[in-house]
Amino acid sequence: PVLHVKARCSQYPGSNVRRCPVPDDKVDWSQSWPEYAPVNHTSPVVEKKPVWADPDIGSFSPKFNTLDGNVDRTSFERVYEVRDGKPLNPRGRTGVTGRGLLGRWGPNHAADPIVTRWKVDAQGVKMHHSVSKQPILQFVSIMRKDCGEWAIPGGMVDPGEQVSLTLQREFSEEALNSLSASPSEKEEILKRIIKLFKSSGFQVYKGYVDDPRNTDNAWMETVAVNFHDESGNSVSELPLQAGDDAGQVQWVDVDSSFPLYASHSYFLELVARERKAHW
Ligand code: RP5
Ligand code: MG
Ligand code: MG
Repeated sequence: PVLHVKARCSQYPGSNVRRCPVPDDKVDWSQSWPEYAPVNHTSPVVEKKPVWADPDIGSFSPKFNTLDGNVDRTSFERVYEVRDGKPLNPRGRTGVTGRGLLGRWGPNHAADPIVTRWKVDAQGVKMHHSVSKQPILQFVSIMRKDCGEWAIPGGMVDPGEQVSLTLQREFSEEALNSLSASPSEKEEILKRIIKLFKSSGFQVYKGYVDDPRNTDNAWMETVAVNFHDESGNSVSELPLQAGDDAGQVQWVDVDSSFPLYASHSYFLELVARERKAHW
């Protein structure tokens, strides 16, 4: 279901690197392709060894397909192959080797909080779509600063961090701007967020993300969870404010025609189906 299309976009994000074009029938590693000439690219940001990034292979030997200290190097997909000391993208070729913008060799784990409510009119009555006749969901969407695309306010799981905490933290940072809040505001945000995320939420997806930053040796994986405000009086009352890597934030109608970052549109399709909403 989650295809491997954006991971083959011709221009690698944040660079002028062009991926070696990979035709559909050559994506799978099992297809022999001796002429394959991927471009090696690891962003200078990653090479500077920030805390969130691994060192280069050779100078250290990560334990792949297992928990490596606090870093989870297991894949939700399957046991991935390690060739010449480097992990291979389980969804196949991308036209780029190295890590690009991603810090970890192999899977880079993220979490995506999908916060939803029903769209209502001025009287508070649920609105239905004129064509599908189904009620319309809205979700909290952020505009990513890195590419200008609308997205779920997700982020990376810190080493040793529980996914449930990542979901809360990233939503607070990107959609509520908790990083710039005063200590008292921070406390208020935390109180509300704990209440909202207390309900365990509906796990929408767990696995590979078709992210434009993916390479042959580094890729995104996520756990996407839906927190739904059925009555419209919990999350809906939170004052949205973009923060951290989000440039804008707003409630957006869940609709198949709205383009979203990476595989986020697919995650919303699953939410719409589960909640019997318009898609
Ligand atoms: C996507 O990148 C995930 O689905 C998640 O939304 C996001 C995490 O990366 P950053 O937002 O931290 O860049 O693949
Ligand atoms: Mg973030
Ligand atoms: Mg983010």
